[in-house]
Amino acid sequence: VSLQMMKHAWDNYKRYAWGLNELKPISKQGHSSNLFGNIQGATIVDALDTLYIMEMKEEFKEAKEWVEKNLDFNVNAEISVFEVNIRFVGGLLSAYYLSGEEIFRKKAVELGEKLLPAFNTPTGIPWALLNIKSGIGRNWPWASGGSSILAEFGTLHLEFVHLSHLSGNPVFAEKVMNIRKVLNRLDKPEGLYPNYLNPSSGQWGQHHVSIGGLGDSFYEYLLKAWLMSDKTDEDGKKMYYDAVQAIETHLIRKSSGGLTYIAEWKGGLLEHKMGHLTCFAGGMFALGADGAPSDKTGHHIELGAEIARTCHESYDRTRMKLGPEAFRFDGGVEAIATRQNEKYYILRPEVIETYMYMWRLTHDPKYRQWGWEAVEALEKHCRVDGGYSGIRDVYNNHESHDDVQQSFFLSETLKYLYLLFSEDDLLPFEHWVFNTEAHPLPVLHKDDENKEKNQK
Ligand code: DMJ
Repeated sequence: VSLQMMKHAWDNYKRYAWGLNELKPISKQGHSSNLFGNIQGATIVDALDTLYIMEMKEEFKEAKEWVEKNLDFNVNAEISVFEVNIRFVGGLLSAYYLSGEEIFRKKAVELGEKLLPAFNTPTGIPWALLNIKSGIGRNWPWASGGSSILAEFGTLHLEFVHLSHLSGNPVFAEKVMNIRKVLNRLDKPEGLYPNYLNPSSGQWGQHHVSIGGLGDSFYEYLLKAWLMSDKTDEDGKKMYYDAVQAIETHLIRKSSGGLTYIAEWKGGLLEHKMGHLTCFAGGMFALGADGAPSDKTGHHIELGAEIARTCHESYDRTRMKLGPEAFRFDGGVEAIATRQNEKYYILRPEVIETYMYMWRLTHDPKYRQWGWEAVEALEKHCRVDGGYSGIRDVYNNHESHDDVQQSFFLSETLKYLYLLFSEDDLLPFEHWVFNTEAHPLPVLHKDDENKEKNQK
């Protein structure tokens, strides 16, 4: 089914928005988000590996040809360093590792080089935004006193390690190792990492902590850096398990109805709200269970299972059986969005991602059932003639479509669904780590390095 869904999403993108960043499935035209500046083709690059994995050979070939002829980084564009890294660099790297086609390696390294000026700050903590022509960077004007964002500068590590690996140029890995160093030098309030860090002073901004937006994938990348290094990156490992400990103590709570959730921390006060984005953490806890210190393996799996259940409830308690952007545990409600501007669903993957990890790691059939419920809901409410669209209010009787087919729907949501219903030996976890946009990157095995050294 996810293959049919991919075909529908891809064919319509091709028909109405080919070469542009995303598709507007209702108005049947291109959609451009300023996150990518005027770099084009986000959907193509984001979808490459999904096409490959699903064996959509014709489509993969067309996509590759587009990359060869049209993917151009010599543009005057201000881009989000994080978004371009996870979608474009990540997408190109995966396409290279899966297909072995040199063009993808070349483009990934070329783009990585364009991103390097973002690190030209007094601390080496990169800017959020970068003009890739002039090399001038800046931060989001709304971010606490000129700060960079934890989830943005903390989500470059996997891709940059691979860029060094593939180019032979150590500069990429040095840049992200320096981010680690800066973080390790800083005092952390209650052992937690605030979402904001000033790249000039090297000091934290506001003490807001989140495992959802602004924080999320930083934690994910600590764990995955360790896994991707064939468990040699001890620093990443320690930072991850220490952080999870602090998160458990200060952010994880249980509702009176028995649902475990991860709250947001604002200078010591809890906001009892959990974002859809935060739901990825179920999969992360389960993935990290194996390495958990002092007999905590079972506990981390259990934590993953509880977050999966809570996030499933957030879907189940809506009319459309698709989860809202954020749901609350206060004012007498549990796992329900209470504010109108938190009731939307934009084809996000995190809940399905967690089902996929939980399925692989426990083989409890309920995760496939829950994934199937999501497929039915997507088909019923998000599928339109011209592709798939997000929904403005998942509690409503009638769909009001937002008219955007997000590129992560093709790279993540559909890929994770496909993996949820595939055998475990398709992209096995021993050999592959998924970046935060679901682009698989190979584990850099110790043995391979030794072999390479011996050959030299
Ligand atoms: C994606 O770009 C990535 O999953 C990112 O980590 C968070 N936001 C979207 C999906 O929701």
